[in-house]
Amino acid sequence: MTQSPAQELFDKEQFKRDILFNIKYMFRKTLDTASSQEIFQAVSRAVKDRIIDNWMISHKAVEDYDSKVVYYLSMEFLLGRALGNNLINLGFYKEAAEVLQDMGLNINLLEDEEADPALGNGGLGRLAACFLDSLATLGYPAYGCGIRYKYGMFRQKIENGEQTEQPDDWLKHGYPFEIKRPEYAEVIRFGGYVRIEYDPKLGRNRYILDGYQSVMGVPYDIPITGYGNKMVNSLRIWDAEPVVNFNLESFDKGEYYKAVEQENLAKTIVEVLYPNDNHYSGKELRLKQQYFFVSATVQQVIHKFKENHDDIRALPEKVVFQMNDTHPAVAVAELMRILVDEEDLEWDEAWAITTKCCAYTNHTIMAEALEKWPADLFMTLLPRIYQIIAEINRRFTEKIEELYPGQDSKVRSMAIIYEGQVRMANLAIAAGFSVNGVARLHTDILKNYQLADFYQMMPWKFNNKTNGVTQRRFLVHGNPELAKWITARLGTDRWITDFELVEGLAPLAEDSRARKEFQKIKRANKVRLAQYIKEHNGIEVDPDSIFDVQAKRLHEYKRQLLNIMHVMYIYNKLKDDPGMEFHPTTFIFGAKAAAAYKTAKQTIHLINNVAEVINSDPDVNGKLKVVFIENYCVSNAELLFAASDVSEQISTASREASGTGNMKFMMNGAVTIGTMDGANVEIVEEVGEENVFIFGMSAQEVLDQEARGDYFPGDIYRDDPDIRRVMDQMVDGTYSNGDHEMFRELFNSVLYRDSYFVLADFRAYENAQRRVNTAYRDHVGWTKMAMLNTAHSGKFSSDRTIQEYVDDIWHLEKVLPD
Ligand code: 26W
Repeated sequence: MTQSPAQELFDKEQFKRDILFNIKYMFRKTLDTASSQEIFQAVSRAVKDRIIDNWMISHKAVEDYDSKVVYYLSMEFLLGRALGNNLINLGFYKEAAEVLQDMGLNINLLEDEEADPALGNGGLGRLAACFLDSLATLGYPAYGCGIRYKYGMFRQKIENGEQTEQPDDWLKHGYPFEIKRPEYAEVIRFGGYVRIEYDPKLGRNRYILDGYQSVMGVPYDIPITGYGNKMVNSLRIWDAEPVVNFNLESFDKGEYYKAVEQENLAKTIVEVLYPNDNHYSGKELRLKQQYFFVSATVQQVIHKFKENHDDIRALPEKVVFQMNDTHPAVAVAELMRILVDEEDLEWDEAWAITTKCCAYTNHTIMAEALEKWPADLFMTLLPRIYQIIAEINRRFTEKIEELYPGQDSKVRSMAIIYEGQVRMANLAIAAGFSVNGVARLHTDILKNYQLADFYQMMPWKFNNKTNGVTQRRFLVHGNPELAKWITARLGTDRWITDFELVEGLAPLAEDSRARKEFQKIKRANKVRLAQYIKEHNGIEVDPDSIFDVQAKRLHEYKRQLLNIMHVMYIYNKLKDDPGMEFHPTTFIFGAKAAAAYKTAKQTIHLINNVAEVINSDPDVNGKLKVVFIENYCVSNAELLFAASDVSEQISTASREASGTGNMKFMMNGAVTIGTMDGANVEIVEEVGEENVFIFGMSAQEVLDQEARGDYFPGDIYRDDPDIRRVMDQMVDGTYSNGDHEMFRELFNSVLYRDSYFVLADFRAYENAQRRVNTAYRDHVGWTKMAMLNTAHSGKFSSDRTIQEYVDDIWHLEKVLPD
């Protein structure tokens, strides 16, 4: 392989000197006396210093070209660790590792010193991070815009089988890759009341906010490096600081309480990420968080735009806001406020601009995820913004009535404010010029069900953008051995930026040497995971057993319960018939449950208790193991994807909008067992149905059965003795030390409701699992399947997804700084 320009530029001696310099001047220490954390900080500083030049060049190039920029507005960015990823994208991971080794340091151990920045919950947040990686790699100017939560996603500890939550103090040692930018601070206002004043010059009323509280939004920038180019974009996350510091003036004016209040507001607003995934909780503080980062961003974008342009009407040529779900949908009203109240535009002009600047992505059809705010709460917290939304709603409703006279149902479903609630999705759709789903099936369901009325009214807004993931993190970093092999076998490393090239691996499935190599890499990754499990769980697992992994947020619709019930079923079968044909299997789970989500927490408890019973039963020892990986997060996810044979994607059909874990497993050569849901549908299309294990109800069947309301899980319980036995074991003490009540709610939720069709799909799932087990015993056949999964995963790079967003929605030009 030839050296990339970046590698030639990388001066090993200088890098080493910089590290030692940093250790000395940051910590007053030497290499021998510094702690691992201090060395990590010193190394990271040296890496960041190597990013700075490109960062400045990129910024200047975007300014010089006066390029259009996408602002990706998201409450969540699940970045994962930055050190290794930056080294890879800069092109000198290997060289840096060698320098460190010379110094007696191990790069992997140093990487483990980095707090995994977890400013997100699950799929939506990780997607945002993959998108930033792809945008920089493709050379498109972009800002990620979000919140600098003091505490990110909680750390999960398992105690006596149950999840406990601990604060994620990711900033404790300082985050070496961020830079504070106080010069870009913005003031954000909450509360108060709107005073109306006639302005003769303007010939209309002015709306002036009085008696408000304010906080200062202070941005921190994190560099997002492109792979193999000089592009560095920024993730801009906002911290809150009080506007008024305690000073005598406040006391004199008798504004003591106001000062204290503003201080408190600033402290609480960015304190913590809401750990809910797909569940809206309606907390006032969350609305404050949303307006806080959106207002700061939109104000700053307008300020910047005005520095170089005189006509605000040209804004849509230079700026596009992508709203990552409805969480930042208040951006629509904030932009209107600035245009009407501060830029003095007429409503229609302002609306024309706003609706050309805002686009919306929907990530879920789960009804309980829909954000609706009580109108009075909204009015009190954001009085002027509420007025603007009310006016948008008045005009929009008028239009609906004009188009559909006498059809009340249309207003009922599409109005933005209805029965005392502000509906954020409706605001985003009414104002956005684009509405996209995240996999083909999901977009179709939006069009035909959830958003059918909107689709009928404005079909041109709707489009699909099937999700993708970055191969830089999930192959190059997470599975370096496989990455090396792919490069060797393709004879080029261009797949790292042109992922469709992995298709060239397909013929190797027929090549026995290539198969052996592939198998060997998977085995080594399984050994690596087995070591991790030994270290963290104290459990010995057999790398020659099937590694069957379900790693994702815990949610009823994702059906971890179906998985563990099947494990209980297999356990019964093995106990009954120890000679049963069965390839030893290790069932591995990783999942966090929202702190207040009882059923989800019970499921975690059940999984851990089942693990305890099975792992200590000598009857099945060597055949069946169950492992729950504590604190599932981006860093241990990389290990799991690389090591798994079977990827569990078993959501109730129609409920998983896309899934992105499914793609990460696939790239790493795991074979999917799954339902025809989300992007699984497209995975099957790419890899062929002979290379996946599909089972269960279709989305259509689920939606139809729900509409009919004639599903009775009790019938299945009554008629299927194996299912009944597994169900009864939840409440007969088998997995609860004799306690019959521990899992009672879980048991009841399945027996009496089973909203997610666990029992309906159980037999089909069990059958698919049997097919998996049989198929695995044919090692050659299995390896072919695994290889074809990697080879046909080309579509699922986020590079492809981003190019589609650029072509159809954002219309950006590449900036390739040099
Ligand atoms: C208001 C509470 C709340 C919080 C998070 C509601 C909704 C969310 C997210 C939309 C949940 C989420 O992460 N959705 C996931 O988005 C992924 C990226 O598009 C998809 O791949 C997953 O299928 C979808 O569940």
